[in-house]
Amino acid sequence: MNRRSFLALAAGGAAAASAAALRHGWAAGPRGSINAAATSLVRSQAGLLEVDLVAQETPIRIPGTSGRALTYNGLLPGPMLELQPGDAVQIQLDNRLNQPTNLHYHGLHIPPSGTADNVFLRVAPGQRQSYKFALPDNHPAGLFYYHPHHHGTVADQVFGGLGGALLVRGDLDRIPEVQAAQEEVLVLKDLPAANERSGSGVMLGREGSILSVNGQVNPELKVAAGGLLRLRLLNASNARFWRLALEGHTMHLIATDGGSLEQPLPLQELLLVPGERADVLVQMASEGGRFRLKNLPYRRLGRPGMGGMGMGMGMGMGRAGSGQGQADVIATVSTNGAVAPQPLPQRLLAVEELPSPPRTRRFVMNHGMAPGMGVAFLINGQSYNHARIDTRVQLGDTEDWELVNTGVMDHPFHLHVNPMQVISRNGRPEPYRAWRDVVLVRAGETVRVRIRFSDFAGKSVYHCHILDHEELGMMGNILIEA
Ligand SMILES: [Cu+2]
Repeated sequence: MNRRSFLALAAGGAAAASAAALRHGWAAGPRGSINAAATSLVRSQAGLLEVDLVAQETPIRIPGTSGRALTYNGLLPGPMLELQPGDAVQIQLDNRLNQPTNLHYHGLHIPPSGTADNVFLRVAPGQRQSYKFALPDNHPAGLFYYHPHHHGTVADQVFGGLGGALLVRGDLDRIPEVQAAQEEVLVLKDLPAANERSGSGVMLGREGSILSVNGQVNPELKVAAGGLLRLRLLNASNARFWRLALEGHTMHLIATDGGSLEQPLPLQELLLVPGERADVLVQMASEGGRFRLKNLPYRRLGRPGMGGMGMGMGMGMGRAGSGQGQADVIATVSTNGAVAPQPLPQRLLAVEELPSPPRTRRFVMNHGMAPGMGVAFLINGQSYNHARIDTRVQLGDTEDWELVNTGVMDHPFHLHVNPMQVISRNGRPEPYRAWRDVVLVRAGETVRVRIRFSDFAGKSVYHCHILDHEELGMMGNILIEA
């Protein structure tokens, strides 16, 4: 059994067989089984990860969709990149889209400037951009995410299909019980159905009704009965929240966006907001069987018990995200053979406790009217202005940020370059320490996070990761001053 199998659906036709793809030996796999699939994995070799990413519209073979999507190298999701701390990274982005694009290395702790995680780069149609950076020697292990981040086109491009997983190996992978598990990376991506108008629903955030897992609809994943399954989940959606449950099984959360927890946390269901990742272990029932991985309904607009929606803004929101209807089956886990029951790890890795800082800032998220824009999504009453510095922080400082959602929609708050720890939600202390780069702030909620601005000075951004909201103004510039 291929422990590190990973599938990306290869698009048909010659477009998929780009020179870059051939050089790295990617191939289309048989569809239907995650495990049997060909890999589209690109690993660093001798300390260097080198890959070409061609962004373009290509055919895809996902049933129910229009049959076309925006892809990297003809693949949806894009190739999975695997790195070791200390590696040099050289990525050549070739923009064959009809609009500007760029790359964001979501969750990586690397400089926000130059040709690293610089979201202010603009790669025009027909242009190429080379990204070069080094992953720090002490970079935590985890599942990260690359996707476009050109303000003005990011939501369309992510909704259209662009994005891929980026794995950093390290300590977490070497914990014996974790190492013994069968590892599967699942990239969760919704796509518009063939008859779906992809332009509607921007105010709430566009969702597609075709739910794909590694570019497949309801794929099957085979694992030994009694065995330990490590699911590494990435929400690569523009706006959809994925609320996951595996029939008959408890999930044990071992890592969040920024890496390991201190000990496994049992969960009956897992909520994954856009841009968020989670790493869970599942002890497969020793009697074996077939088990549905379900996506349960979630309501992003308003909360039960919070009264009416009270939008009253003529925003035409007839739906409330994936809140209606039944659970969807997004994959099937079936057993194949059996092994002696594998244990869960008791301890994972230490998670540093940050000292309580003297400084607290407040970020209020809501929608409202913005001059010249009409309805906009705002942070502290302002919509995004690329030329304005909204927040200045000192390199090396630790700060608390109070994220306040005074609106009626949930907003997942994302900060680039430096991870955050949730301290409390509505004043209730967070029960465990974890590093995150996306923090859900529900309608009406106040979440306190703690951040240390380490290692890298420069200008970067924070924003709502419902990317339609980011485009409509819910973003700010941060300058980290040395
Ligand atoms: Cu939002």
